[in-house]
Amino acid sequence: MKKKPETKNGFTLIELLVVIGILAILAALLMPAINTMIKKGEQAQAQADAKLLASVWMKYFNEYGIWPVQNELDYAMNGEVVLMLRAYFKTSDPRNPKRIVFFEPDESALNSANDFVDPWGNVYKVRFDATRDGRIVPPGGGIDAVLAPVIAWSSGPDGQDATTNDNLTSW
Ligand SMILES: [Ca+2]
Repeated sequence: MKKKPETKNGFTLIELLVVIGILAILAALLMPAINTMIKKGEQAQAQADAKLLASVWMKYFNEYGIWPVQNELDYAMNGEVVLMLRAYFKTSDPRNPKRIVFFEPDESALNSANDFVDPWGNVYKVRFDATRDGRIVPPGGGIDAVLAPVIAWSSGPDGQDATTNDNLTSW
């Protein structure tokens, strides 16, 4: 009987190591691009959320003709505010007596306390034009007021409002 010629089956260890090495290099090359994509996605999400919040509060104002506070200080989108805007309350809330659902956030955007948080886990904030002069001083100050009845923003990846360069805003 003729001896079956030896066939090579599978990879040798060297070949396997070479393949693993190439894959590792490819992964290392792709990581920065993937990180950039993730970062851009997070920023786009925060910007969209800020714009959504401004429109949610405009709907609120158009309905009730009043802002929930009569000052132009930071107003955090914490859980009790979110529940009020979702008309999720047991006894009546004087801020939303008609029980209108103004806001329907994705549950994944809420933390365990129902705060509406940005991709970095910080609560979105809002300021209202309580003086009704059509202008709001944005976080971080600066010379230019924003010409809007309401503004909303994320403090960005650094979680600080004062560092405005990475903030994502409704304006
Ligand atoms: Ca910031």
